[in-house]
Amino acid sequence: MNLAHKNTLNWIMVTFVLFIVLLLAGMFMRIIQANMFSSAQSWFYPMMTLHGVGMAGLWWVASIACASRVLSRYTAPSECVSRFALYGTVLGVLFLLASVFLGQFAAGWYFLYPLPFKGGWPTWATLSFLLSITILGATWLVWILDLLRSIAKKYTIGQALGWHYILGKTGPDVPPAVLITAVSLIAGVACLLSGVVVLLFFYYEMLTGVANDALLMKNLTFLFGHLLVNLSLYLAVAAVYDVFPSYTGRPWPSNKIVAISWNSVLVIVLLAYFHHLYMDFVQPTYFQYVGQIASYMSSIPAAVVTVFGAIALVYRAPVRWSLGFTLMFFGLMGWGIGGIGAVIDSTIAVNSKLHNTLWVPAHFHTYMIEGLVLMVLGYFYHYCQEKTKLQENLYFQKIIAALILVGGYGFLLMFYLSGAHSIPRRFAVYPADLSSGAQLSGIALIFISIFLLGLVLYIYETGRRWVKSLDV
Ligand code: HEM
Ligand SMILES: [Cu+2]
Repeated sequence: MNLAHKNTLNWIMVTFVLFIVLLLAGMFMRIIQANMFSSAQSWFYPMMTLHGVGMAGLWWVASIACASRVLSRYTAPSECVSRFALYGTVLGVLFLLASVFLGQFAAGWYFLYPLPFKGGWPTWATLSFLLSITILGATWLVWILDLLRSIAKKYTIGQALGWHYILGKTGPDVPPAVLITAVSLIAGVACLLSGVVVLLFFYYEMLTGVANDALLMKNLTFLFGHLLVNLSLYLAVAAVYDVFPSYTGRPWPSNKIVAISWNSVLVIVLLAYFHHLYMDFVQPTYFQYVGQIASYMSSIPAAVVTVFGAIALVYRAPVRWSLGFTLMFFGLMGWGIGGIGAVIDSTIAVNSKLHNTLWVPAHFHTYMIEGLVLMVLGYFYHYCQEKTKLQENLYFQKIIAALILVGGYGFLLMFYLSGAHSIPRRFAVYPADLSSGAQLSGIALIFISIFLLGLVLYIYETGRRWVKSLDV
């Protein structure tokens, strides 16, 4: 077995294991919120932190793993670096587990300054958490720099970003997957560097006791967090662009529109993060407007170019709706649907009502669970199926996709309904006035179970191919 194949199989296995564990942490939170396990209440916030950081990190690495496998069709990323990234990720996760399970660290997934210093958990737990994020960030920086190196070896920066298409030239051919990956990884460097700077400020305060500027910390934190999540989606979209034509029999090449949209994404995604600071009255007002405009604009390349491009590609094409293709197709749609929820929330006038309600987890879980997760799971199935060519039972596979969609959207609907009823996010237990929050949590549990069943069947279906491809 060659190293590239081995690496991909490892990433797939890590993704399956961590997804189940983190999903159970999510389910645990809904159980507490439904008042079904009150004695475990004190674990709500540590679990929220583990679940949030874990999921954000997991789907980020999973999407890089997909993009790097796709990239290796055109360039030569180092498989040793991919292996290194796997070890670094596992080490970082161990530090995270220690801080959460042994130290009950519970500052939430973006550990907003100064909460990590004020939460009442031991200092070593904060340190272990910060070390975890440092190890993960440094490892991933090396990984994405290597992927960029592989692109730079074959293309000039102008070619990789498709500038020749914008100038009206047709060659050289740059596959959209390379273009989108290049855009995402360049922004990814900014993302990880802002993460590194935040961490340095945290360490500095730990060592010297000198307080940091809270507004600066929040800006840096959200530049990092906003980019991490958005870029994960873009990297998965790159993989989808690459495999769709093999199912629909129609090409999906780069052209002027694709190049213009993804180049504008590069600028827009860096500016849209301001939508995380609408409630910060000390933030310069000008930035708030930039945040709203950039948030609106960031939906154009996503919705108009990619989603409609995908629908046009599929429309009346003789598509075989296997598990891989079905999940990737619905993944793109879920990205668009979650995007609508996000654009609504990024409208300042609306945000002043929905801020910190469950509307926020509602929209980001939509493009994560029914967007990113589906695209990655679809790609992983596609990858294992390509290697093994096992017979596909399309009827069984449709049931799996249906369980995942019904369970997932049902779970999300409870978040949206709660948000629309002003149920706050991040409440372990809802006060009596907000008892509908607890009821909706209870209903969500039924849907989570349906999703989990679909996921287990998916893992069975893909896992069989995974095992068989060990001999390839
Ligand atoms: C079926 C699977 C999932 C379940 C049951 C679940 C459940 C939950 C729940 C109950 C919360 C707390 C909401 C609140 O009251 O504020 C939460 C928060 C969160 N979840 Fe999930 N989730 C799932 C999948 C995901 C995925 C795939 C991601 C991917 C990135 C994700 C990322 C997050 C993040 C970032 C938070 C916020 C944590 C914080 O506020 O610090 N979740 N999830
Ligand atoms: Cu954002």
